[in-house]
Amino acid sequence: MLLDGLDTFTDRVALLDSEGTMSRLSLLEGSAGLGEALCAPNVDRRGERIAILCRPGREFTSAILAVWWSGAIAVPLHPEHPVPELDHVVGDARCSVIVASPVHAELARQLATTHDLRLVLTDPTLRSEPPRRRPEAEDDALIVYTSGTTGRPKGVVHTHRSLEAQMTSMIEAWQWTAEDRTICVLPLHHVHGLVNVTLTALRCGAMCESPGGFDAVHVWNRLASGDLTVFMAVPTIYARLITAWEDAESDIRTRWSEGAGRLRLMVSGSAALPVSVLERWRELTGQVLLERYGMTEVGMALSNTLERRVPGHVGWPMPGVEIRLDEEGELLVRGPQVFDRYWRRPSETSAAFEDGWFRTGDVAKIAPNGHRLLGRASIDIIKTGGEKVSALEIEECFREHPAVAECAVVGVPDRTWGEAVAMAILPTSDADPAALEVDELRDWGRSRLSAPKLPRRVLVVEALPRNALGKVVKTEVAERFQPSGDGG
Ligand code: MCA
Ligand code: AMP
Repeated sequence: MLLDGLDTFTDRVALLDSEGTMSRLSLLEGSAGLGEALCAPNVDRRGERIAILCRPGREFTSAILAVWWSGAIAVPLHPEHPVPELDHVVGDARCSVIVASPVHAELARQLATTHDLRLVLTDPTLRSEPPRRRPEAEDDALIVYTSGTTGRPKGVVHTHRSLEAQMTSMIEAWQWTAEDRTICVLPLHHVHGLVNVTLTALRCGAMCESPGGFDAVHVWNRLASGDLTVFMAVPTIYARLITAWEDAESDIRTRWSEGAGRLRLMVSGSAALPVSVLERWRELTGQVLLERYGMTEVGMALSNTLERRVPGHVGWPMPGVEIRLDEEGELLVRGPQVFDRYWRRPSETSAAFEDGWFRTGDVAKIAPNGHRLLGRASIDIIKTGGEKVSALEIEECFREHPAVAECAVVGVPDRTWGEAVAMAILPTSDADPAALEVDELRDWGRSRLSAPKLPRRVLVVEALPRNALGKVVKTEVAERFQPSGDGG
């Protein structure tokens, strides 16, 4: 398991961030030191939930390992999320401790006060021998929050065993080795950036760079540097890299294209990869993106293989994964990678399984060249920029807006974002038209909802289409939004 293998390759570089490189040995001792601080003075933290509000790189990675050394369950937070969303996660998970980077101390203090948490700051001077007692494979390791069709986001609980199964499956399928070097430009409160990139690199002794977020020019320069072997991202990131390439001078384009062509593997996932993006990326870099399909609850389920990559298809089951699918219909998944339960939601957990198979809610089809995904069963789940958001949660928020009498949120196709959040609004009789401008609404929503949930397109209507039962007909709402090339 990850913790047991950390004392291998100790002299190798584990990560690179704005402070420079850090060896596996320093990470091992630093995280063990922080783990001790989490338990001081002699508190048994096993099974407690510890929120993580840390900068990507050494601070985040040390923090999650420290939580695991202490036997607790990690609850990663996104430092840029508005306070109401952080409050929901910390409160729902019933965290007892928050570990934070010094730069996020103020926000962490605010959360600690509201939720009565102990606050521990990361500290580069902490060092310790790793403890002999390790968590058991069946112990809960991680809670990641995900949007659904009911209520607020819910916590997906992974055990050390399910995380281990996910990592070893990816190592086998995509032939990760200690020689690999990757860069994480994705957020760390999702499985993609956290497990697929950061933890899997650590698990096999590879190196992971953390620039702290996505910047297209920086990523191109790193891809072109010759320092990297593996790159993983969501389709929106590839689309934005293509735009940056098109905006660049010709000598820079040549350097970027040649450098990027030398990586051994580039993977796309978290949302459908448009064939046009795959083709353009191949023209620019010579790389054929390997598309795979996954989900917070199950890790990686289907993937094209290193040898066989079929545009518009998501391949075959990953090592260890079993799927159930009749020709065309809802995809069901089973295997050791699958999550244990939704945190404190037993009825939603049992509803999500059928005879031990997890119901993904995705509609798939068996095709001669691997599987194809046809979309989601629920129209109320939107994927924008690789982020899953609930239309219902956005509607609930905007119903509080003084100019909104009623609203209906749908996802509409968008070249850059995959889907853009679009909202039809029936205004109140005295609504100020200026308050209904998209930028105004986004600004109003910013303190309540995270960035992906803010509407990109708005349409003021005189009535919402409803069926005989009075229910809003979302397909008709979506049709009212004219196609647009780009949501910005
Ligand atoms: C940012 N904005 C967005 C999104 N992100 N709008 C719609 N959808 C989004 N996802 C807004 C910003 O608030 C800003 O608005 C404007 O877009 C441009 O912001 P910018 O700074 O350029 O964007 P960014 O912050 O760089 O973010 C773009 C991103 C990011 C890098 C594509 O959204 C991202 O990291 N997405 C990946 C999420 C992810 O990891 N998903 C995996 C979950 P304004 O100008 O008004 O301020 S799925 C998963 O884990 C499963 C297991 C799987 O299969 O992988
Ligand atoms: P999340 O719940 O945020 O982990 O997102 C998982 C969802 O993203 C899946 O249920 C799919 O709907 C979608 N998804 C992930 N990978 C792909 C892919 N390659 N193609 C289409 N949809 C995908």
